[in-house]
Amino acid sequence: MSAPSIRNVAIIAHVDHGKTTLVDGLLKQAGTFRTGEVVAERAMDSNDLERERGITILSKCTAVTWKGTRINIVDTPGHADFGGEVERVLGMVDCVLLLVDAYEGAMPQTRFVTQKAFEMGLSPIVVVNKIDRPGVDPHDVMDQVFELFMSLGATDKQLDFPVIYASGRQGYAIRELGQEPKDLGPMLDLIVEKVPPAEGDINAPLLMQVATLDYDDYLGYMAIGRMRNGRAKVGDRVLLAHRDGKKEEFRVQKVLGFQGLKRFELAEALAGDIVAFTGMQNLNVGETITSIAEPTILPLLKIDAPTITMNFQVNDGPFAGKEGKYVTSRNLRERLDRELKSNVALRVEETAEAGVFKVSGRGELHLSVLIETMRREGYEVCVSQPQVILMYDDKGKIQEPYEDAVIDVDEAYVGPVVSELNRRLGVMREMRPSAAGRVRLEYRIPARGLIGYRSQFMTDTRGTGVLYTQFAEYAAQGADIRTRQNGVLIASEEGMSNAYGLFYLQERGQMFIGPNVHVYAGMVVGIHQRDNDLIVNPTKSKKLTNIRTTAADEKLVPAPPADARVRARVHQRRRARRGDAGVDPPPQVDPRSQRAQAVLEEARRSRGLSRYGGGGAMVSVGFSSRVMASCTLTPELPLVSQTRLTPQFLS
Ligand SMILES: Nc1nc2c(ncn2[C@@H]2O[C@H](COP(=O)(O)OP(=O)(O)OP(=O)(O)O)[C@@H](O)[C@H]2O)c(=O)[nH]1
Ligand SMILES: [Mg+2]
Repeated sequence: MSAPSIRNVAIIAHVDHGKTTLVDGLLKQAGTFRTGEVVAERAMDSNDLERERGITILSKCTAVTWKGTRINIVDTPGHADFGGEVERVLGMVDCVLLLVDAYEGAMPQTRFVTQKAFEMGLSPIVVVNKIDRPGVDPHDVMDQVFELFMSLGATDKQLDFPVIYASGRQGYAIRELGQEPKDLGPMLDLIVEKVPPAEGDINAPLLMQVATLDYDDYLGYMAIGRMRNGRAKVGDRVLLAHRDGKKEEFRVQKVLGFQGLKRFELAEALAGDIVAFTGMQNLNVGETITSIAEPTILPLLKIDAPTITMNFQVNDGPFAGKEGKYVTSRNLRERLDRELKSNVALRVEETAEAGVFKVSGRGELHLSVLIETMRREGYEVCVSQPQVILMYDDKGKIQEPYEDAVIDVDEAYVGPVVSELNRRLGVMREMRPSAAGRVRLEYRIPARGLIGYRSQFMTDTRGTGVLYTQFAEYAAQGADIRTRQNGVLIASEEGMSNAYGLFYLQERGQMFIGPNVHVYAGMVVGIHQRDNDLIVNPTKSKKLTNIRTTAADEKLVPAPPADARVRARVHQRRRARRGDAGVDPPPQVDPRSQRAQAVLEEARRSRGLSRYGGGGAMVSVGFSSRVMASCTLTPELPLVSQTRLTPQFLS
């Protein structure tokens, strides 16, 4: 027996192709909201970072009822770094809506998510989205999708995919081009018609795999997944098979279903539905909830391996412990353990050194979102520069990860972009005109060549370029990349920086700090224009004498620190990425102090603290809102430069 009135579907696409906006539209169409209820745009992007960045980070469930059929919808992130989030939810659904932006066409992540859907044996419904945009060519997009499906070895059934044309934002969908747009009803009808009814035997023993989890201070853990078989109601005793082999019996405290943005209590969970259970002591994604009498344990999810790694450790810089709530390495370990429960693509390993953890993820953004989240929660951590993860082939040769980069820029900026990518060992695969005076470039490039490139790309294209990158393969290691050689400016003594001191330093290079920042001796306060490091004093103030100062001297205004500029660029980039539309949320910057310090390897060694063997310097962004800047925007800064620092500067 199955539950014929349920459909389970996930929405997958390349980043920004309009998944979350379409979910808004479907919720409205199905009348999920009360009349007059104010609903935020992209309502499913509910966590702070998602709203600020305008991207989806976590997969989430919702549901609507359409003409008597319950449709469970899973929204997924489109950014390549969060690919693990797509992989972990595909097992819950019987079909995917593959969205393709009618303007951009099939993009690298379109390929990735389609491939994952095919691996699960799913047949997609293709949604050509954003057809309201001027200058779109839906026919061309259809050709691209067909080609993509062919190249991924689609079955006949998969090639015979249903298509619908839509504008999620304007809230309509049409089955044939040229039809009069009305609303999103046709899309919901198509889902009911084409998505196979959720199967599952209500009379078989209980079986569910945890696809996502949530934690609530009041309810505790919440295991969310699709009921494969059986039924369970509040009060039932069930078995939870943990991934380490341990088994936990628990009493179901609550059964929750989804509806719009809310969860509601269900009397009973039935095979086929997507539900949440509470009542267990411990929980990790991928574990099985099953019957005690007749247990079946499902294999854990298989997820692509990480490609980039960073070391995390407690902040041991001179100002350690001043701003964070959680500052010990035990705090750090517990936090990372908690993250591993749900962040399926993340890996954490202990290193030979106590309190230093090697944290690996799918890309810089994957890790920097974790760092930023931890910072907001009150953790004070130091992170090393991101490094790619190397592997060995069967002959023992070193292999490194390569990425595919797809770039869209105005013709005028092709020159600088191409020459920079060459320097970073990129190999051009394609270059063709795209819409209105823009050029589309495609590159294969070692992942290490991309580290820190985004900020430069934004500068080189005056914030108008679009850059997507995606893991492609492991292949033979390429040559060394020449890094830009600049030294750093290092503060000579502790004190408060002031406008006078900074004003006279700005000709030496680019400062990281503004006036009234508490600096310590040895803190890196800027980038030197030359290749050597320079010891400077940003705290130097004008000598007070009884000779009157000239009025001009009192009005010295140093240039804004690099930090503010970097932020402006991030803001610009976000706007650029949005392209056509969308009101950009203002960047929310934590008002707490901002400082970047580099503790250099040589000095560490001389203090008997050799930490990152051979890796050069550690970028410590001890609790600063420059985390993003330091991790992803400036890792190429010369923090790895050789230094002539003496240990007393690092007291
Ligand atoms: N013109 C037009 N713009 C749209 C449409 N749907 C979404 N957008 C815009 O596209 C941008 C991205 O929309 P999202 O819904 O966040 O895209 P997404 O696929 O959920 O993005 P990720 O979750 O980060 O992968 C926003 O600026 C939307 O306003 C549409 O139908 N037409
Ligand atoms: Mg989204």
